[in-house]
Amino acid sequence: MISRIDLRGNALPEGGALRDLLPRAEFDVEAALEKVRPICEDVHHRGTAALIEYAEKFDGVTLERIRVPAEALAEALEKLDPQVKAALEESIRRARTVHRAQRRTEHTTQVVPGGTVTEKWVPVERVGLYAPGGRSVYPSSVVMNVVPAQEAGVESIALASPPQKEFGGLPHPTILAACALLGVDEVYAAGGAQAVAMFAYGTEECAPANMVTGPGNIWVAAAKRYFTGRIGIDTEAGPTEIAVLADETADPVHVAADLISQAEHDPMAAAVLVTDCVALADAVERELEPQVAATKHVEDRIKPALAGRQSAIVLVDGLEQGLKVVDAYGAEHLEIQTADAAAVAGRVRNAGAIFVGPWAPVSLGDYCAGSNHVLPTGGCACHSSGLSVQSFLKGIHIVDYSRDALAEVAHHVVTLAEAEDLPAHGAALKARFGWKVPGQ
Ligand code: HSO
Ligand code: ZN
Repeated sequence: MISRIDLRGNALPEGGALRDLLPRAEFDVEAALEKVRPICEDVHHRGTAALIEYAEKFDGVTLERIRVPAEALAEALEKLDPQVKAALEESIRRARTVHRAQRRTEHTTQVVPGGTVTEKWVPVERVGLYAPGGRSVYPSSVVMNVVPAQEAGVESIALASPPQKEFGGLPHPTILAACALLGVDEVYAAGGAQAVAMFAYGTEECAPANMVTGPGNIWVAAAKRYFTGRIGIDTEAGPTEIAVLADETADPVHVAADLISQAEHDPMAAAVLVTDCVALADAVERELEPQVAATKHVEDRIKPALAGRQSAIVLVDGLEQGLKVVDAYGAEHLEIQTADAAAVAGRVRNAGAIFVGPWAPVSLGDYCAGSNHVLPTGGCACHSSGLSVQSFLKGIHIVDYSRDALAEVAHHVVTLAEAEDLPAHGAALKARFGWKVPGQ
C-alpha cells in the first residue's frame, strides 16, 4: 500500500539532492495559469455577469446575484447542529487565544539622539478569504482564516465559497454558519479562479480586496499566482502533507492512524513516515491495512494517496539522519514521535507546524489546538510560515530625524549618493544645509 525508500548505509546527500530523493506530489500550478488567465480577465471586464455565467458552467447553478443574503447566514446558524456549533465555538476560542498573543506592538529605536525609526504595524484594509466547496467543505478553514485576520485588526473581511447545487446555489450551510458565528456577514457564492478574480479586481457587488487568503484547488492556487504583485496572498496551498519522524518508542497504531488522517483529504495527499526502526516500519505497514479498511474515503482518496509516489516510508540510519530528511522535506505537518520528542522538535528547521509526542496528533491542530491549519505545503515550509496575525499586518518604518541628527550623518549620505552616481540624492541634503554639507 505504501512504498519504501531505504536511505540506510549511505551518507545522505546535501540540500536539493536529498530533497530529490524524497517523495512529493506534482502540483503544476504553472500549467493551470494558462487556463485561469481568461477567466480572471473575463471577471475583470464583465464583473457579476461573468461570475453568474461561471456559476452556471462550473457549479451548475443559476444565480441572480453573487452576494449571499443576510437571512441565509442567520438561517444557517440557526439550523447548525448544536454539537458542531459547540465544537466550532471551542475551536474559535482556542484559535483566538493563540492568535491574540501574536499581535505586535509598535517599537521605536533611537538610532542617535534626535534620530528615531519607529516600526508600526498596520492591518491590511480589506481581505478576501476563500473557503473551498466540493470535496473539501471545511468550516474549520473558515475559522483558521478569519480569526487571524480579525485579531490583526482587519476592518473589512469578505468570504467567498462555491455555490452548491443542492443548497439552492448558496455556499455550503456549515460554511455560512461558521461565517455567522465569526461575525463575517459579507459572503459571496463564488468559487475557483473567478472568486479570486472577484476579490482582486472587484465587481459591482464586491469591493476589491488588498489580499486573498485561504486554501483551494489548483485553479485557486493558479489565480493567486496570477494576481501576485497586485494583491497579497498567503502561500499557495497544495495537497495536504503529513510527515512523522518516529523511533522504536512510537506506537504503530497511532502512527498509522495519523498517516491515514491526512491521506483522507485528497488522492494527492502525502503521508511520509521517517524512521530508523524497521520493526516500527513493518508494524505501521501492517496497521495500515485494517485501519484503512475500517474508514470511509478509502478507494477515492486514502488508497491512492498512500500508494501514490508522494507517500513513502523512509528508512534512515538514526535520529540525526531522520532530522536531515525531515528538514529537506519541509512537511506541512510534522509529527515527532520519538523519545524526548520536545528536544527533537526543537532541532527541526523546516516544517509548517510541529506536533510533539504521542498526544498531539495533526487532527488536533486541524481543529482545536489553537494553532493555525493553513500551512505551507510542497516544501514551502523551507521559506514560509503558516497563516498568522502577522500575515495580515504590514510593518511601516517611520523615520524622524532632527536637524542635528541629519547634519551628523549627511556627509555619509552624500558620499554614498555620489558613489552610486546619484548626485540629486546628495543634493536633497545639500539643499538643507546651504549646499555645504557638514563634515564633507
Ligand atoms: N489538514 C488540512 C486542514 C483540515 N483538516 C481541514 C481538516 N479540515 C490542511 O492543513
Ligand atoms: Zn486535515
